[in-house]
Amino acid sequence: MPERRIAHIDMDAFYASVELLRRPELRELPVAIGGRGGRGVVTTANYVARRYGVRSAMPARKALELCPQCVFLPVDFDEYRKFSRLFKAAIATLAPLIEDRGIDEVYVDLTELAGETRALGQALKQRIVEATGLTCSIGIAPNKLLAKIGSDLEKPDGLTILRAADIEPRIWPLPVRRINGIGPKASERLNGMGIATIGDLAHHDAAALIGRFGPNYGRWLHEVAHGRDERPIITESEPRSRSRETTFERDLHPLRDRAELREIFTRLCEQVAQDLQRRRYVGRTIGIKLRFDDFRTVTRDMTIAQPTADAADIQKAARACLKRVPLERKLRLLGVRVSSLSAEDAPPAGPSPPALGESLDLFPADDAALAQSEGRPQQANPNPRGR
Ligand code: TTP
Ligand code: MG
Ligand code: MG
Repeated sequence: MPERRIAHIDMDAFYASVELLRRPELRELPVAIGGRGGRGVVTTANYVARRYGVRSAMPARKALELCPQCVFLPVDFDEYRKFSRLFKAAIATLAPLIEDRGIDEVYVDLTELAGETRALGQALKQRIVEATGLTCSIGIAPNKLLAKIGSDLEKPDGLTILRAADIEPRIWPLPVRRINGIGPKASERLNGMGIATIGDLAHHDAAALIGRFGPNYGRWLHEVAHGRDERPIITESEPRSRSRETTFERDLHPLRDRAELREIFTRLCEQVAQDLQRRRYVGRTIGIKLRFDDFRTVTRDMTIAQPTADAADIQKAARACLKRVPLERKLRLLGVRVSSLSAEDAPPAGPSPPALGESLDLFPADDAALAQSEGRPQQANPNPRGR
């Protein structure tokens, strides 16, 4: 198999850059988006404001302390979504194999395209700036893991090409936290073991990592430290919904098997929530599906005020839907669906363990059970890597 060429493209100071297109007079000033009037949090700041230490997710009050002359602008999600569509469309004119990773980033598979890697990267940047007036940073590498690290190495307006030979000099000196999937907790535990950099991690005994973090995460840590990542680009178009459903091994009685049903129900809600969070989608319509032992299928849904990807929110709405169905027979199948999706505007809630399920199968038992069940959802593909 030829070595892949995967690009990770991430827009520079995205919300701030979009705002500055219509306020060019503010370009040289420190600008933060959100947190107006000293309340709330900053969503992002332009690079001028970052020199003062202003950062995403920082309370506005703190940002003002660091940079009293900072200009605060209100958020305008509709505008950011518009530019999000524009830059992705510009990429698609050159490279059709795109994996959407949320409002300001994508992975693109360049393997089959003609042309030298750096020239392709430059052409992509060119198309994006022509279509939007915005700059981005691109990492191009043999896999998603390295491409993602790479896009961050020379921000803003960066173009970083990483090959296997670059892992040791360029990746190993970086803190472990730079790996997408090593969150603050894992990072802290690793630091406690004397592992600060990715190189430290690579040199650590794999068996010891497995002993400490379990087989899935431990082995994954060892692999990523060596820059190994086989995940393919997932080029599905914007999904209209995500769902999980499961057919029971035996039909379950709504009262007698209540405890078991409740547990399954909770897990389905959690799985849908994880699926949404991983893809940075939120949804407003929550629905359930029931199939009775006579194969009659019933669905109910409801639309909530605030789009969500939170398991508890989903479960609350799904339970309200469930209350609308008379449960007079045994059940064969239960499903939970979230639709009316939009790209999440907030950042992911940190690469916590669920996000790792993307690289390694954290829930093999569940996936196996799902794969066997007849109700393998078409839209929600819980196992896109075909394990
Ligand atoms: P990022 O790509 O993480 O940040 P950025 O584009 O602002 O800056 P960079 O040049 O470092 O890529 O996030 C994209 C947008 O998501 C960002 O412009 C605003 C929003 N966002 C939040 O609302 N809250 C957050 O905590 C983060 C990190 C981002
Ligand atoms: Mg960005
Ligand atoms: Mg981003």
